[in-house]
Amino acid sequence: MASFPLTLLCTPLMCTTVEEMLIEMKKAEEVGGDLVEIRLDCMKDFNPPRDLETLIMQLLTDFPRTQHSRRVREGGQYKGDENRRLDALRLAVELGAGYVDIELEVVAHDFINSIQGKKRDNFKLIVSYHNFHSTPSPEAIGDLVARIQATGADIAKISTMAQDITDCARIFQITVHSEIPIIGIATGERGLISRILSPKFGGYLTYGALEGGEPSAPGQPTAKDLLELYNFRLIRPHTKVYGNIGKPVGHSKSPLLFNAAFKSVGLNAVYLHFLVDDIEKFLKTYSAMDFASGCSCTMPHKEVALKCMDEIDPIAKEIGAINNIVRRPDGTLAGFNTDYIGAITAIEDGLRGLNGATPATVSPLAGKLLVVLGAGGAGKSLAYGAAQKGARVIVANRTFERAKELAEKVGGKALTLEEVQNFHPEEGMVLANATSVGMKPKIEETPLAKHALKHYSLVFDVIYTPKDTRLLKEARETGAAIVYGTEMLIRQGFVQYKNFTGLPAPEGLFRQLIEKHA
Ligand SMILES: *[C@@H]1O[C@H](CO)[C@@H](O)[C@H](O)[C@H]1NC(C)=O
Ligand SMILES: *[C@@H]1O[C@H](CO)[C@@H](O)[C@H](O)[C@H]1NC(C)=O
Ligand SMILES: *[C@H]1O[C@H](CO)[C@@H](O)[C@H](O)[C@H]1NC(C)=O
Repeated sequence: MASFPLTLLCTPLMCTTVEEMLIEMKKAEEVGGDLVEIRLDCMKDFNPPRDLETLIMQLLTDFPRTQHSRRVREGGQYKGDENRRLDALRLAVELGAGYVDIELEVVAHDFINSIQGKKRDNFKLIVSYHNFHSTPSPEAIGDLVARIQATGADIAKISTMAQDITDCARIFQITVHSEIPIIGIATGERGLISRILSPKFGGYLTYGALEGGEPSAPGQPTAKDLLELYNFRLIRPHTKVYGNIGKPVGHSKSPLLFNAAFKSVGLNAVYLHFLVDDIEKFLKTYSAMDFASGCSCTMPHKEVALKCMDEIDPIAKEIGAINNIVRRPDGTLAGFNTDYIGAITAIEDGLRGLNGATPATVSPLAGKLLVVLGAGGAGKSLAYGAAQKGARVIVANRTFERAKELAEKVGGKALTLEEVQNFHPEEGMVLANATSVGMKPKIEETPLAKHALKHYSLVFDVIYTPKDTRLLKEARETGAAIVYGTEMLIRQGFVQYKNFTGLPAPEGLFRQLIEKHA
């Protein structure tokens, strides 16, 4: 691999006036970017001699500089005469722009000949290829880069559309193997990792939008997120890549927690959102040891993921779902379910708080009667986890058959939701609610009437939006101890972190961040 300087962070500016451009340039600099890309095609009433001079003179004091104008059929917004466009770019070169980005199709040769002798010392010509529909084959991309190189370009830019997250692998491959500096980007939501991981593969630059500004291409992160959320400046060729596999997955707070945690202990790793359509294809494509070194796994892949594992934790296998994948040193994949550990330890600690100090070796759940509402994924995790700790488990579900099936598997008993309302064989039971009743937006509903709650000493709710559900409020009013769904979320994260890194999770930091960003 050729070694280039660290990957630059470039903010595209799509303003319509020079005044706005100048304001945004300042903002881009404040955020911490290295250079700006001035999209001349977006400017209204653009007067090249006057406007370029203002923009470039301003930039000379701050940044390296880029001029960028695109032809309309290539997706840019310029609709004018081609000669006038090239004249403007040529003028930008003469005035001292740091870079000009011109499309491969735009007879780059002619343009290059016309600027001979006019370039300043540090000027770099970017010749770019854009594909707004797909990512070509590795061979086709290789040919494109060779053609770009043949024009005499200083930097090649390949921007394609990711239809699947595995398309990014082709971008990584060409970025690593290119003989000239390269900007490799797969656009679209599924291409996000190609933008963030540019430094890992030696990309020349990546794009980060201004916050609140319009991204210049789909899937573009903000410069602020690149720097603060993904620790962009710390990403190196050997950085290990972790992430959360899901669809959708963009809402997940895991990158926030994990990246902050990695940084806090100086671990050379980054945690991303993996928007995955086909998990098997994903895991096969990114099978290099330092890529997808460990993954969290969320909806809708928790069950299918089982099929891709070389080894599965026995309880996870019984639950039929994994949410934590670890790549072992020999390259094999092991699957775990940390959801149930998160929930069970949260309930155990809640009970310890009630009972006072009990020996740490004995689970306070042992011998307890635990009622699980719901027989879906979360219900299963709770039922198996509690049974393993020696609890007597009752499963209740609207569809009685589902409850029965699960109850039998954990050696427990099944009830209908109606039966639970009047179920109190003893006092001091534990209630764990894992039904979907009362989830946003139906926050006023509750799975169990308030009068029934007085027989429980502890009530746990799986959901965390809202944090304080009607069930938990009413449980508190009847005097029960309560455990929030956020506890399970945080604690399952602790276990994932430990499994990924072999280190103890920075629990205080996780809690602080969840609190701050809830
Ligand atoms: C009952 O089980 C089904 C299937 O697991 C689940 O979709 C449903 O939400 C459950 N209903 C209740 C009320 O728990
Ligand atoms: C992952 O977590 C589970 C649950 O705590 C544990 O049993 C397993 O050993 C861990 N795996 C690794 C690789 O650390
Ligand atoms: C449990 O019941 C509460 C009602 O307060 C509801 O908000 C929640 O969505 C239910 N389900 C889960 C998984 O917690």
